[in-house]
Amino acid sequence: MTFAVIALGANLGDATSALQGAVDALVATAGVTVVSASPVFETDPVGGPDQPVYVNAVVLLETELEPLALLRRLNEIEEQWQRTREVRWGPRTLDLDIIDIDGFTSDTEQLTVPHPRAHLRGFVLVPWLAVDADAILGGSAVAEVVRTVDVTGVRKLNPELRLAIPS
Ligand code: A4P
Ligand code: MG
Repeated sequence: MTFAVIALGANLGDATSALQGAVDALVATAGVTVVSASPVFETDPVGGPDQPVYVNAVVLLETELEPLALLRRLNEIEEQWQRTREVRWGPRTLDLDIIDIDGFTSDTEQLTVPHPRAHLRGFVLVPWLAVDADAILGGSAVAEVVRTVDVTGVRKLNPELRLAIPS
């Protein structure tokens, strides 16, 4: 079993349902156990064209899947939500990124882990800290890394919405 950190994001269609649907699909995946899910955050878009606000969350998994098999499964779930890729950092119905896999590094175009921009992204770091206050990214405490990032565009929903982990 390895421990993996997955970032979820969406800003087209029923974005919150897409995040919950992704958690449900991960729970239904053989070899994957969803350990915890963060609250949902509303976040101002970073980069890319003018686009709607996002919802973002982070889930923690234990998995028997090899990293590339996990990536394939995430891409399959994205496709179930009609994910298209037209513009870099453009709007999306569902984005599932591998942020970190315990003890594993990869530096290929197909899979870069730890995620090369996670340390710059409040929309990843803030939800991650909300589920794991002791999180470590590339040898640094996420609680420290987040202090170097502008998080003013990252807001918890009111009332708070936490993704459910169906049993
Ligand atoms: N790929 C390589 N490494 C990974 C990884 N660790 N996890 C490859 C997932 N995929 C990885 O993916 C393109 C290719 O990256 C895949 O074929 C896969 O093999 P994609 O989903 O089309 O790309 P992406 O997620 O748009 O790209 P990127 O560069 O990871 O995006 P970022 O940097 O995460 O930015 N603003 C807000 N507020 N919230 C957001 O969620 N997201 C982005 C995307 C921009 N602005 C945002 C948000
Ligand atoms: Mg992605």
